Amino acid sequence: MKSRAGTLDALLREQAGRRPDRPALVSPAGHVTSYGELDRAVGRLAGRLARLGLVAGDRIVVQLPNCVEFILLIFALFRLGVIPVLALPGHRRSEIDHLCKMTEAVGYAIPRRHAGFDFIPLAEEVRRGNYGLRHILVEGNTDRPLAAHSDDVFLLQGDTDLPPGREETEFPGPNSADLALLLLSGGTTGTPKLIPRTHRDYVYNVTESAALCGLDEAGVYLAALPVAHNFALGCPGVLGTLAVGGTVVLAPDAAPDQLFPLIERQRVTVSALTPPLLTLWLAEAAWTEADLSSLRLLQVGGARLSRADAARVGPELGCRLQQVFGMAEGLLCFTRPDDPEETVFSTQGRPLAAADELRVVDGDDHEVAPGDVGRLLVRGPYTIRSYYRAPEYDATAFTTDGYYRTGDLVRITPTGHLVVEGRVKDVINRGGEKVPAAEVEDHLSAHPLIAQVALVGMPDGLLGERTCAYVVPQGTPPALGELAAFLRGRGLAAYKLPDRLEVVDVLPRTGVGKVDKRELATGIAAKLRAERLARA
Ligand code: OOB
Repeated sequence: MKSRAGTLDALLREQAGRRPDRPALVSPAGHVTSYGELDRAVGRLAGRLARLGLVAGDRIVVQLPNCVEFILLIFALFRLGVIPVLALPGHRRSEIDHLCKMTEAVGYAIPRRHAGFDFIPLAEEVRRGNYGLRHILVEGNTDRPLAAHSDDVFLLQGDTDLPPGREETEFPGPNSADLALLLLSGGTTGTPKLIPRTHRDYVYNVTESAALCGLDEAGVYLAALPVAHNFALGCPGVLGTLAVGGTVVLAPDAAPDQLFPLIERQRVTVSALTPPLLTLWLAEAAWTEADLSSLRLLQVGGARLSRADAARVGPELGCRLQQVFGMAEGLLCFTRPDDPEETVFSTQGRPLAAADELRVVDGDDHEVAPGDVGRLLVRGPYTIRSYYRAPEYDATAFTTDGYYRTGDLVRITPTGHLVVEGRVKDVINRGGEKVPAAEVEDHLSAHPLIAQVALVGMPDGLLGERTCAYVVPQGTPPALGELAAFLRGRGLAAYKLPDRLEVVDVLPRTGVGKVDKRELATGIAAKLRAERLARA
């Protein structure tokens, strides 16, 4: 079977043809998979999935950590034209159930266990509520059968040295204009939105990002952030590295005490981090005995980076910093290798493509004066024009002429670089992890002791912000621990649980009667300052 030109799978195939013996992947345990082996294993897996009855256009929710199976599976799905729906490892029943329903998924891929969590009961629970979910794909050779539906369990082999299987059956591969994958939005509404990315736009996304970063076949990319997230997947990330014939090193998590020896062993040249992880890396760099001299470029993005940490990267880690401001919806901004130091320290870069169209507007969609802060709108070659199956939401998320409303407040410098100054969307950016306030509030409103609730961000030294739930109780005020247990019981991901609880008699309202979140945010920030002073 041939993959059609311009698809994500064709990127891998081309490199496999050109350099079959070069290392493509290094697993967390250190096992190396060559391009040729990877390509053949993808073919065998695609064949097995086809024999399971999966056909082009089907959706599969993929919730795997950074492991070889993740890469095998998404390429096998790309080859078949089956659409991976990329969930994050931290998601739980609430998020997964929603993704399955939204996409009418026919399969759900999980690790057996990851980060102390047993995924099998989760899969069984999700399956009970989703009639169409026919296949649970379990990573690795599980030594424990699924309690129920065991005939439907499909064990994804982690071992790429399977006996030379049949070459996969003939199936028509996708076209470059077809849907390739569904990414999760950082969100603003009560339920997470899905972002349809086509082969063409994502191929552009990954190959242009790789070129901008100077990544080539000598590049060794360390995947420290979850590869299910756009940043580590395609900016240039795992896919951009494979597209140029480089090597991807998969890290099980981003803790620097484990990663620094890995950087030394694998001679890693580039990686991507969020600002809080960079802070941890900087702290560890003072103590480490590992040789980090192979590192050439460190990308940092997902949340606002402090100028102070930015300036420490060169001297303390011995590599160049690149700030990245991106979003799963499309637009990517990068500082460039030849940008002046000050630009790299204090801006979030400029757009990837010359064809990216940016507008900075006020609340009435009128352009603000050049250099002024306003709301960022964007349209461009790899930015979506609509969400997946959400026409009503699209009407507010996009302008009538197709610009995406990012919800970010930015200003543009005379050199065309963006500085992120804040946001208008109701999302709390917890060190790069996005917590949609409305989603958490909807869950909390169901608590019997809560009459009204509002979730706001509060400043935090490490994460940038954390979450604070303001609650008007109904009877006895609940405690924070109870709320956490309640939300966990409702299947919410742990990073969405409130960090702090404030019990109040009333919530402040704006002139039009909406909860005044600005006042709540100012209030909790002042209270934190006072508490800090009292402790000092
Ligand atoms: C990345 O993607 P998402 O979809 O998780 O989140 C997008 C949002 C942006 O709209 C912005 O609010 C925030 O995350 N953000 C930043 C930022 N990068 C993203 N805020 C301040 N400074 C930055 N450098 O987060 C993402 C996707 C691709 C590459 C990098 C990050």
